[in-house]
Amino acid sequence: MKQTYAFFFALLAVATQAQVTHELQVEDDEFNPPSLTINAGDHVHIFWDNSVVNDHNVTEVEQATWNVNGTAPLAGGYQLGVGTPSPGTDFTITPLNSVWYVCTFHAGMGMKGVINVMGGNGIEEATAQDQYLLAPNPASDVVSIMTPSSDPFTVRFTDAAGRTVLQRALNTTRTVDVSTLNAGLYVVEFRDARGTLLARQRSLIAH
Ligand SMILES: [Cu+2]
Repeated sequence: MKQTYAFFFALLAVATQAQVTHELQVEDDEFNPPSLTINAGDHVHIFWDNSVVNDHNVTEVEQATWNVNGTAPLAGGYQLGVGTPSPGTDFTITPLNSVWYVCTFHAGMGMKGVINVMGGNGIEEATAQDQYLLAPNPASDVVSIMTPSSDPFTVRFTDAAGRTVLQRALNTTRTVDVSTLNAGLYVVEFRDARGTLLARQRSLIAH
């Protein structure tokens, strides 16, 4: 009996120590952070920012759907906050496998994100949201991408209407000419050679 209790408390200790709650904020019209890496068993607290005006939801989709900004829900997947923009709405989930999700209202403009689960079924790569940074920001002529990675990647600028206005495959170069872009705020996505999203940043262009 004593051994049973000891075993139980040992398990509890491990579980308690291991579980972390990550914050995922729903904003107008993006998820922050768009890429989150957690361990299997960690919790993700999804909450609507107080400034949210538009309707948003968190809808799990297949990765292939996600890649093309589709909205078809994954059968049995998460469907959170559909049509309920009220501030203070929140959910806590404990995903055991990676979750590719979109806001079905704004997927077309790139309102989507991914929760990468390490130690779940299948091996997930750690993402590098913080390892692709833009400078200067705001920029007028040339944007430099600061990354410790030497791997080739593509960079894509999307305007507020969801149009891709600039896309470049970068090998050794780490700069992009943005002098022809209109002034404004752009979503900048970085993808590896396989098309996997590495990071998403915002770039303000001012001339
Ligand atoms: Cu939305």
